[in-house]
Amino acid sequence: MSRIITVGAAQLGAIQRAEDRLSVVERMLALMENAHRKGVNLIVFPELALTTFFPRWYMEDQDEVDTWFESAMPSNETQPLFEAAKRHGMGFHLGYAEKIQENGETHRYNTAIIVDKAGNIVGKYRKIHLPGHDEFDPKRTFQHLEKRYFEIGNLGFNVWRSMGGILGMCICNDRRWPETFRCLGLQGVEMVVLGYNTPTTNSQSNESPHLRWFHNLLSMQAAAYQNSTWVVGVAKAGNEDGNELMGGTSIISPNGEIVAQCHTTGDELVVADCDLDDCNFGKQTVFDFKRHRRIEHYGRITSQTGVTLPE
Ligand code: CDT
Repeated sequence: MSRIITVGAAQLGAIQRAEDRLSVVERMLALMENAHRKGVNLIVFPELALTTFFPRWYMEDQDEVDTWFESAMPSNETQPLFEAAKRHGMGFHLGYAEKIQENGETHRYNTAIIVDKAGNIVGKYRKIHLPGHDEFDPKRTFQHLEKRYFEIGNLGFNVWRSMGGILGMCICNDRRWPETFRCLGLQGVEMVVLGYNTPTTNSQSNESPHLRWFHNLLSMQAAAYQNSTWVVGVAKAGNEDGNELMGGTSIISPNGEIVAQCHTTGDELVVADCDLDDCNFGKQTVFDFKRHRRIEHYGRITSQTGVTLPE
């Protein structure tokens, strides 16, 4: 038996601050065309895929901040992606900045969706592990103001039955946290799709680009193995107005091995046939959670945030 999703990991190269959504969507449509020719069923785009990575810019004017957000999905600019999904019979994953009215209040989230082959939004996730800071930090070589512009996601870690499997989502910094993937693993996830915008350098240290690349892959490969799930991690890469973002877009098997990887920092598509039944062995043996998890010893994980040192 096999249950194959042909996945296209659609890395986007740099998006400059002045580049508008129409031009980005054109680039994404070209990647979808290419993916269709390669038989892709599900194409995965990065975090905040429609614009430059705006949290690097300090802004005080909320009207200016709001220019980076979508208040409808689909919007006029993104409608062609939904039409291409229907035309090609191809699902897609998209990250964007979401502005929404709920109970008479405005909320802003770093959001991702899964859209099915019929062009319907079947899943939504709002980023929970927001990195960075909320005020201008003069000590940093560049800013990372996600905590200023977004609220912590309020939808939790969920999975959805779609494309013949059990799909989950997280966003960028979430991938560094094993709790993210274990919450998805406990719901039987078979493929986690995620996008990232990760600077090549650390704004607070001289950490090497090599080490940052390693941490990116280490997190995703370990998560794939430890939860016996496919992981598709897709970068927005390249030089955005003088700020370097790493590439390294990868499709990772439930054994934790990379089966396809981008090698540029531009718009690039890599494709892999991902058999969801490859998840079964790990889930039934070493990571059979029901048999082997010892929750009576895991209390600290949900009752404590900071470290408690011994006396
Ligand atoms: N977008 C995002 O979450 N970026 C962060 C940068 C933090 S640097 C450790 C990331 O985890 O890649």
